[in-house]
Amino acid sequence: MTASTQVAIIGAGPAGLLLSQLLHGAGISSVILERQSRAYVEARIRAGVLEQGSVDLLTRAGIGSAISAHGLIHDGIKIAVDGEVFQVDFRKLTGARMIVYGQTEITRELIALALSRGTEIMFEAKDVALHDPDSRSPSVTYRADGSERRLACDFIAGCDGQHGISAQSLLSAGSQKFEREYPFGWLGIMADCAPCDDEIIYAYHDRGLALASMRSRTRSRYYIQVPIDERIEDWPDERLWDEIALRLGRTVSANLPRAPSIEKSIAPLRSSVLEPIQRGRLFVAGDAAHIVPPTGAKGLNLAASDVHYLSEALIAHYRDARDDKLEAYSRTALRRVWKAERFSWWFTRLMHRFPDESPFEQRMQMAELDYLRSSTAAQRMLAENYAGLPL
Ligand code: FAS
Ligand code: PHB
Repeated sequence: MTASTQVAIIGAGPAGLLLSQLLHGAGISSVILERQSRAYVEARIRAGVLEQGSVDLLTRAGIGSAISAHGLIHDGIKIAVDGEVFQVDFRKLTGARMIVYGQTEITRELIALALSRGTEIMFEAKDVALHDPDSRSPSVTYRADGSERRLACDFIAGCDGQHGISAQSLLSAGSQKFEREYPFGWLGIMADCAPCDDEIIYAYHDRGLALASMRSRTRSRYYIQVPIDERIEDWPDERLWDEIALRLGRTVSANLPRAPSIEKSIAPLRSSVLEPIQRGRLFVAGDAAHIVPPTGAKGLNLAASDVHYLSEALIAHYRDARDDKLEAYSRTALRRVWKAERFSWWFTRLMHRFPDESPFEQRMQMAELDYLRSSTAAQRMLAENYAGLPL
């Protein structure tokens, strides 16, 4: 059975969903093929921090009211170094602000919006495969309800994340992968208790990084750095809460509310970029194209950034019969991606203990943290990168 659409989107994560709704707004049809169930996709817990540029795109897509109603506006972040805390005030330094709002909620709202507008999302689409991406008539096949189906399209948007098939297609066509794996992971906990502070706190500690974040005034999100081979079963809630309190330091954890975990997981940290992120009529966006360590809170925001450039390029093709933006997509999107990769790598290197670091390197970290604490110029660099460079 063959159907057709203008843009076949692989993946119903933030990148695929946001792209479909920005295209919808320009009258461009798309179909989203998602291999997991709707319940699975909507249950995933991931990012929590939005740049203003991402909020603007999500608002244009149609879910701005939910973010305005429930998002938490932050003027900056705090950094604790062995318990001593200082603030980096983005608003004072750059006029920018961050919005704390969960990716889980974004995904749920974009799915509901897409379905209400008649966008077809094929959940549980199995064995999705790309065909003839280098031709003028690409297509995608997949299995649903036990039958093989084909979706003819003008373009394929690969928004299928770090384990998807789009990255494989780029690599098979000769794209290069630039990668760095970090020798540790993040153990995250979500709990229904008030956050310990009204801003996000990054803590540098001898035992490793801790991060205090939140999803609302009644739902907290914490992370601690753990060895890459750490097992979640070795971290009962009480041990984890004690470690979080220890690493955040006495000042911050004096009023550390605790509650049973509603989610607890370990994520590895990696920096990775594919170049280029397009081939023929396949255009790849989000985690399928690049991965950042979550230290700089850039993953979700880079997915939005790619979708900004890709949607603009596709709209120019259909509305103005112009293909210059499509031809330049990879170069344009990756220019911003590489700067966010650099920032995320720099902030990861600064805030974590590396198992193989020399005493000299550890002193360099302490000196850089002390410089950051005392220098407006250093804080401005952090602020403009964390709050998001211009699109
Ligand atoms: P996604 O991975 O979100 O979505 C890809 C979609 O494609 C998925 O629904 C998947 O099921 C589907 N798919 C995959 N293969 C397919 C196939 N063959 N056929 C059809 N569909 C397929 N970022 C932050 O900024 N802060 C954080 O704290 C943070 N925490 C994270 C924790 C974890 C465990 C992970 C994995 C990532 C985290 N990230 C974080 C990064 C994350 O938020 C991503 O940047 C964001 O989900 C990117 O969105 P997408 O590019 O849409 O990819
Ligand atoms: C989160 O709230 O999940 C979060 C916040 C800041 C980060 C990463 C994750 O750098």
